[in-house]
Amino acid sequence: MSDSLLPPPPIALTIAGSEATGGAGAQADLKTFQARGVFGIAALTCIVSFDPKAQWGHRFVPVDPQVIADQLEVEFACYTMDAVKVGMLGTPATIDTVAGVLGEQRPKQLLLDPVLICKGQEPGAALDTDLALQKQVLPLATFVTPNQFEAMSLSGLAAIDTVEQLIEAARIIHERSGAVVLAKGGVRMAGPDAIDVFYDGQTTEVLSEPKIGEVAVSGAGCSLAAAVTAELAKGATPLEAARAAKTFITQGIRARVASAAPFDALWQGGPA
Ligand code: PXL
Repeated sequence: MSDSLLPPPPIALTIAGSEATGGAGAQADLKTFQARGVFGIAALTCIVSFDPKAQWGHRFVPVDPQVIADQLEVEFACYTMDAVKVGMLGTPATIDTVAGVLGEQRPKQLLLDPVLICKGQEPGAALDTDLALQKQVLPLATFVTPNQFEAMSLSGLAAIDTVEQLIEAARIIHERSGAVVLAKGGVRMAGPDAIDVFYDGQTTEVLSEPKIGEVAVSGAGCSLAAAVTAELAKGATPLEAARAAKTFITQGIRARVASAAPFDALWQGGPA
């Protein structure tokens, strides 16, 4: 019960890893939800700590599957989710647990940010994780936000270096999954603009903003996907959500926070 005269906020859940420095992962998702006026909840799947003594490589510790199940149990017991985002899961055992719960709960809006590999993981383990994610979580997703590398893996295209190839990848991923696709070229595609491609089976829209520097900013991909999730939770259409998210992260990259790591961090709280 609330004493407020204001309507209750939409509620969004992120199922994601902790990235200790607050640039990416669940921290970025929660900050984005808050900035977009959505009540944010997180179930942590793993803890990532970059290693400043070893070229900032990823140290990765999975959360025990039972602890992930416990978090999801209480979260779904407390709230009806307006939207759910899935970020880094990290291991096949985690994917089993999360896919099991999502298969039962069947959230109406389920955005999958298919974080496939994290440096510091065994390549073999990463391949298992990749296949499990495609087999068990992708079929449940209503919206998917692969980056350039993940779009190659999900579409089977050998290279994605041009906008045309990114559009082709988005179409293939939609055909395979049925989900709305926002393929994130971001700063990685050559050229003066940061380009993302939206495809929902009918509409193809190239979202483009002039690049702000050439170096990737930590949290850009997570925050873009989290902003889409927040807008979907508020009732936006997928295309409206993608457009609003692109504007939001462009602003967040402009307002980025300098870090001693080789990458700055997006700031969700800059002036709108
Ligand atoms: O940006 C991908 C990502 C997602 N989630 C977590 C991460 C990272 C990258 O470092 O650590 C937890």
